[in-house]
Amino acid sequence: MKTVFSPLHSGHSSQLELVAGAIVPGFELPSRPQFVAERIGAVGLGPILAAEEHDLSTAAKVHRQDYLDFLPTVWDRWTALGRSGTALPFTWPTRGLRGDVPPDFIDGLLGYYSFDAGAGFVEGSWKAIKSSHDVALTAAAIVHGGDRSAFALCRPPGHHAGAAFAGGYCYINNAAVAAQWFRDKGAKKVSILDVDYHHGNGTQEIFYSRADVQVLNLHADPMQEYPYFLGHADERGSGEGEGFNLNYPMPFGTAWDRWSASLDDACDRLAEYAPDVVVVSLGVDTFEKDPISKFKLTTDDFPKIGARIAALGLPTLFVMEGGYAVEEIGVNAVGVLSGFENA
Ligand code: Q9C
Ligand code: ZN
Repeated sequence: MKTVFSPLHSGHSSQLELVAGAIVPGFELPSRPQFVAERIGAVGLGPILAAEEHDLSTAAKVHRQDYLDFLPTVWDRWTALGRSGTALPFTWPTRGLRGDVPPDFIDGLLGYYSFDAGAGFVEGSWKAIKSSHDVALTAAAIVHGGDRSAFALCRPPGHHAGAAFAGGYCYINNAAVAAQWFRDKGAKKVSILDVDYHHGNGTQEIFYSRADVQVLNLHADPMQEYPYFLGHADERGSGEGEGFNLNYPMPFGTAWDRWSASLDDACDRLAEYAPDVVVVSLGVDTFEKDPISKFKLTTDDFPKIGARIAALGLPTLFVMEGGYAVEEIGVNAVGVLSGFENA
């Protein structure tokens, strides 16, 4: 399996995060994909290729144009005020406030274009965000070109980013852009299978009223876990998209037996849908030692995920999402990919 990766991710670093009442260094570290890349080399998964630049025309079909126009401007607006550090929002247009009028001032705009304070900007953030998008589309083109699978080693991740908002370490929804790209290249139907610990709220929102992209999400129950306000089992799509969004919320402490039953059901539903291509939002924060998560998957479980997905017998693009047990991310993420390859 070929991997696509870009060194430009590394400029997106030193973001601060608010956790349990303390400002701490973020969990979404630049070392994350480095551990994955090292493991790819160690097990000989395949070559690691550079990303090719892609314009944002496909992204503009899943994100709002004003949001895409805003992202590259954040750091300049921030530093123009003499500021440094991490650009973060702290005011959001929730119920009772107006979500239809973007303010002029950067602090207001950051809130307008986000749903939490989990996606900060530093100097290298935009270049990293764009490179992550390019990684996803370069890997998608490898699958479109005839490879059975490819791995987009994206950083930053994407599945919390919606049509017009960032959040949860995510800015551009790489998996959604890739799915849209496959559609534009002739795929009639695409399935997105999201196995990250957190609900992929952005992906769900983007495709919620569409029947041409099926979205299946396995995640911690939003009654207990971030992102809290989406991901319930009764969210099944709307209008033409009704029945094409499927959520599998699971409680804290979920281990392989229960998790894999959800995966089996999701894969059965995916097979019934019979897409031309599968996009896997590959988070490995389901791992028992993940520092921000509460599922109990073990290192031995990850290859079984890959094998189950391989049994679908469909062209498959893997897109890196979360996973914060930094040293084990490589073994676990590459475990999924090797499990797919060896199935
Ligand atoms: N700082 C992904 O796995 N957690 N995003 C907030 C308080 C946010 C996870 C906890 C977790 C986002 C791609
Ligand atoms: Zn996650």
